Amino acid sequence: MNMHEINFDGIIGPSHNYAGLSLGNIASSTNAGEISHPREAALQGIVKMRHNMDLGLAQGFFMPLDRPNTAWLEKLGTDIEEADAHIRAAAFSASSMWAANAATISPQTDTQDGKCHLTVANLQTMPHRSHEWPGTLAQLHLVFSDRDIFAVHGAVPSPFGDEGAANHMRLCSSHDQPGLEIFVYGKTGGPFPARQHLEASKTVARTHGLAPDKVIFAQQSETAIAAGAFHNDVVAVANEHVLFTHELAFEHPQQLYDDVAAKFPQAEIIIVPADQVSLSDAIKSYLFNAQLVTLRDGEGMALILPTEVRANKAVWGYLEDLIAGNGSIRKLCPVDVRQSMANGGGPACLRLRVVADPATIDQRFMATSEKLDRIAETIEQFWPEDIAPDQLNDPDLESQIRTARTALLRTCDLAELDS
Ligand code: SUG
Repeated sequence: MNMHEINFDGIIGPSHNYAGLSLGNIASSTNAGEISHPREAALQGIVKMRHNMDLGLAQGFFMPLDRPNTAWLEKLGTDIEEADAHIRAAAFSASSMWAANAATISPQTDTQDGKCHLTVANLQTMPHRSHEWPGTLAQLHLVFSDRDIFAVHGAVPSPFGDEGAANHMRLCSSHDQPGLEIFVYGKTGGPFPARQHLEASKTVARTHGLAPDKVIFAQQSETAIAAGAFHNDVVAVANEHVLFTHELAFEHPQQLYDDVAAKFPQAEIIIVPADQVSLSDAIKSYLFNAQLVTLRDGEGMALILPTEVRANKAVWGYLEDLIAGNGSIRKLCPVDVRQSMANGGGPACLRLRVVADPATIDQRFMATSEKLDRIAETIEQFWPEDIAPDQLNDPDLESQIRTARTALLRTCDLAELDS
C-alpha cells in the first residue's frame, strides 16, 4: 500500500449564494443578501486544487449535490414556488462545497479491523445542511467502494449533531503511521449553537473501532463559539506531529495539551497567544482555517491560507515570525477563495482529508491537471455568473443550475450521480 493524505475538495456548485443561513457564522450573516458569483467561486476552488497539486499533494474532489433539493421540500410539504424564502434558500444551498463537513475519517492504521472508516456527518443543527448527508453518503459509497479497505457508515442518529472532520484532528508521526484522534465538541456557545455534540463524537469513535488510549475528547471553548468559531477548524488545525491552535480555542486548554503530551509525546504544540492575535482577528482572517500540509523532500510544513490573512497586520506579522523560527511550519501559501470565505468557508473547509492509497479510490474522483482543465471549461460554460438572493424563485435559474451540474457529471463520467 502506498498511503498518502488525499485532500478531496468539494467542487463549488452552481447554486452558490449568500442567504445568511448559518447562525453563529459571522461571514454568512454579514454577507447575507449580497450577490454571489458561482462561476468565479468554482474557478477559485479549481485554482486552489491546482496549487496544492503543484506542491506535490494528492488531490481528489467531490461533485456538488443536486440543488435545489426538491425531494426535501416535498418532505416538508412544499415546493420551490410556495416555500418560505428561508426554506427555499436552504433547498438551494451549495453548502456541500465545504467537504470538511462531509464526514469524519479514521485511517486504517487507527482502527481495530484495519479498515479506513468514514462516517457521514448528519449536519443536523443547520436546516440548510441537514439534508446534505444522503447525497454525500451516496457519493462516499462510490468514491470509497472497496469494502475490503473502506467502511462507510451512515449518519449518527438524531438528536446528536455531528459536523464531521471540521471538529476532528489527528496527530501522528507520519500520515501512514497510527494516530491520536482528537474529537472536539461544544456544549454552549453563548448566543450561538454548539454544533458538534459529545455523544456524536463518542459514537463515531466507537463505530470506527478506535482504541480508547488513542482518542481524546476536548471541549471547544464557549468563548470561541460565541466569537464565531462555529467549527473547531476555525481556531485550530493539526497535521502529523503539529497542533497549531489559538490560545482560546478550548475550554480546558491545559488539560488538552497535557493529554496530548501524555498520549503523543512527539507533539509540537504551537499556541497562538491572544495578545498577539486576538480571537476576533483569528476568526476574521481565518488564519487557522488553513490547510497545514507536509511538503516533499523534508521541506517541513506549509500553511495554505486564505489571502485575507495578508490584509491583517497582526496575523501576517505573527505568521512571518512563525516561519522565521525553527519550528516545523516553514512556508506560507495564500490562496484566493474569497467567494467561499464570504460564507465562512476557508481553504480547510473546502477539503476532506483521507489517508489512503490513491490506487484504491474510484479514479473518477482523483484530480489530474488535464481533468481540472475539463472541469474548469464546464464551469466556464455552464455556471451562473452571479446570483442575487431574490432570484432563487426564478425557474430559469433553477434549470440553469440543474443543467450545469448534469454537464459536470458528464464531464467526470459520473452521470450515475444524476438523480
Ligand atoms: O456550515 N457556511 C458553512 C461554512 C462551513 C465551513 N466549514 C468548516 N468550518 N469546516 C456553515 O456555516 C453558509 C450558507 C449561507 O449562509 O447561505 C454556510 O453554510
